Amino acid sequence: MSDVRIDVQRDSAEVTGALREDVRAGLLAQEKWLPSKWFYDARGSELFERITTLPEYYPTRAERDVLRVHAPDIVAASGARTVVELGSGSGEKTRLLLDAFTTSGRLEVFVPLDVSESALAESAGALAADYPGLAVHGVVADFTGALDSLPGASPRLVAFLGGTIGNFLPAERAKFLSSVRSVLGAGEWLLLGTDLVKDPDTLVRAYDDAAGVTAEFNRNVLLVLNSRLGANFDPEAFDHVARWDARHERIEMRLRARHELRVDVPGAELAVTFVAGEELRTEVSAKFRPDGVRAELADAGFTLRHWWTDPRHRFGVSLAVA
Ligand code: AVJ
Repeated sequence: MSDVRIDVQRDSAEVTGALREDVRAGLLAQEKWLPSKWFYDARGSELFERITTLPEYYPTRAERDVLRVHAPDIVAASGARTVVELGSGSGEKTRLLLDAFTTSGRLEVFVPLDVSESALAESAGALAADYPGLAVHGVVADFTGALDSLPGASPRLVAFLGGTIGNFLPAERAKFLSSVRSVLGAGEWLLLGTDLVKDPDTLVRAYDDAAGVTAEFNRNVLLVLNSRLGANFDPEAFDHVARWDARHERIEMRLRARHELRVDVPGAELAVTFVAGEELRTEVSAKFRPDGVRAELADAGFTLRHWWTDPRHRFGVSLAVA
């Protein structure tokens, strides 16, 4: 018998309520924007999985290279009995960690925490089946707000991989890291993946692939608004834009209206207009420098114990202690 359970901290009505508030704030703003977490319904999660296999999208492979080499170091340094993975997605890199923890560690519980109930249900069941003896306690939750308490025996290791921390703005990042620190006790661990600053060409191509998968992923947020809020966006009326913002050292994804248009969003009691060429910002993906990561961790009360990168220094993984 595999030991798996899933807690839903937020039901579908609450998710729609949160989306409604985000849509009102973002689409009524002078410069329109939406939080990137709304990409990830079932289709968005699938599209993201396809992105991770694209030749241009290096972060997943670069991070995997780091984890493949250093997973045993992570196990040895942390001695974790619980691994909590924020935004766990499909879980291939999760398996690299779990393989190392189950061969040499004393891991008892794996806690995948994700906004996407479909992605979570699928991966939790598969992981529980493949790691007998490991309890899998999935949590459907939005970790972009404050984290509540986390389950599991100490010491726990919170893994936040893939570079998703780059989706927060700097002030949100500081709040988020402090909130992770506050749910951990002294001696517990944070494993953090950060994509690194590199030449703009490589960065832009990673977010504007030749096959157009990222463009589909970007437009998917409009379909989420259509299905959850009864909006009538025509995704084909928007061009995909990926741009390097050198001042903030971040990639921005935007959707640019091809012509003037009007959209009704009844579920948010909203009608919005776009002028031709107007852009809706759908994602920021900040890129980091090693010193910046260390400083942000320290500001949140973490001490960096290990810093690893792939051989080409494209992606960094930090192991920090609370
Ligand atoms: C999953 C948030 C790490 O920012 O690179 C991929 C999402 N967006 N292509 C990223 C994403 C466009 C991705 N993260």
